[in-house]
Amino acid sequence: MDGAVGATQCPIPPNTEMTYKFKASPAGTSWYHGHFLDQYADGLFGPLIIHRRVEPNKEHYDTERILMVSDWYNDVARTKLSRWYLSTNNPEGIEPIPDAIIVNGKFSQSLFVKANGAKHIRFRIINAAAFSMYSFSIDGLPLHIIELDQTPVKPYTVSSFVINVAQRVSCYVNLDEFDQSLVPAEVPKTKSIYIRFRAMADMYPVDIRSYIAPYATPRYPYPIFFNPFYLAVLSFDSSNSLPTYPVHQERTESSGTDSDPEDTNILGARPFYRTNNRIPDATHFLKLVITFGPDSNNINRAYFNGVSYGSASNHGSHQVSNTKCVTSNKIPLLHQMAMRPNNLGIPSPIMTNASRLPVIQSDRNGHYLFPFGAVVDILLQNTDEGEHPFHSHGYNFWIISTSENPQAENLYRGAYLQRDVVSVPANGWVKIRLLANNPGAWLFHCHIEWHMDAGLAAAFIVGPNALLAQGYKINPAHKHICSK
Ligand SMILES: [Cu+2]
Repeated sequence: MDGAVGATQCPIPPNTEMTYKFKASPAGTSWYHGHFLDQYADGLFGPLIIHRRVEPNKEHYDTERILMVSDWYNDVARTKLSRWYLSTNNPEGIEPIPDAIIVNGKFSQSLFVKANGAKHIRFRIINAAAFSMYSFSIDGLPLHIIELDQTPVKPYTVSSFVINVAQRVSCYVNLDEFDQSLVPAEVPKTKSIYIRFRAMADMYPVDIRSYIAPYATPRYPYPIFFNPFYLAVLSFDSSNSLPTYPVHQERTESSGTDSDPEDTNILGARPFYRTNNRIPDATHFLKLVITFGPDSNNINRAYFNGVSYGSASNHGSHQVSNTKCVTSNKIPLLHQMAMRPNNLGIPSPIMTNASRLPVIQSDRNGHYLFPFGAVVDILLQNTDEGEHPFHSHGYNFWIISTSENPQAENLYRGAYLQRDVVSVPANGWVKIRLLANNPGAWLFHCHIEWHMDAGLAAAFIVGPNALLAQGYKINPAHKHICSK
């Protein structure tokens, strides 16, 4: 589980099936999605919630709702959008701009979330977008954040927050905290309020108020532009009544917190469970520099340390020449690890001037070899003017500090937040720590689907011999799928 085509398995051929058996751990809010050929941008995703036996913060809510926000594209990603994005027609690498926002599959003003009389509601918000980062708020209600990705946190109160692609945020609301001053005196008491998502429009490389994509098919005699504002209705009861106050009404500050949305990593929230003295010191170092630029065919691509990850399975046109340890459709990295654990062609860590610690090395195709049990500090340096959400398969890592919050390293020492997505600020950096105790082949990539297509990924090859020592054998059913 938590695999990806090319890394842990072959793609499941049409009209074939494959059974995943997995231990439901770690618990918390997650999601499943296709990791092949932009399928998730076309809608192949859903929530995956694993409940804890003892759920922290359970006393704060009576019921829960899932809100899965995503970008909607009028065109099919696989056949149209990604082809245009990675073409000479798009030398600047402008990402496909969404046509609309959907939450739980519904367009703006068509989703009704019913409290059915409950006063205390937990929302699990999942950003399943291909591109967009969103801010989230509910009119007149403070949001008490209690889980980030799959890490429970002590209730942390904000009026709004930003959620980047693949991140999950749980918060509970108490309807008794609703700020009545939001409703003008001359209108009846409201029985419902607006839930608001807003796409963070400054992340788009174009002006969305006037942008028409060159690949767009005109559907109407007039242009339609992307609207970054999304409204859903939270009904206090089980009706579909609309709020009585005007839709443009901005929420007022009732929680006494800052009105700026929280930054995407929400480092100020503190882990629910004490982990003092349990965060090990780093034994290894790895610096990954993020760049964008044209390749030799003048197609705009993304790079980690100068390497654009060439998974043939993600874009068939982009093959890498070196056939030793290559992410492919036919021999997943995991199988290669099992077949030749000591001969993968990736150098071991070495001492360099870059760090007092041994530095993790890679082959020329973006495969990095992690010794089993290594504690690796990874510095992600972003030279791009966009913010990027990086996700690690197979791992929760500690977020130590970011360029927006450099003091976090000292401030939260011994109690860093564990997440599986970290948002790297524009032209900034983040430092994370990863304990390499889960042998296998794990992708580490920007979760903006277009950037993944452009090669903003690496594979962490962790402990090939430990994998075998733990009894890993290539599953015959998986081998069978690879032979098709
Ligand atoms: Cu990105």
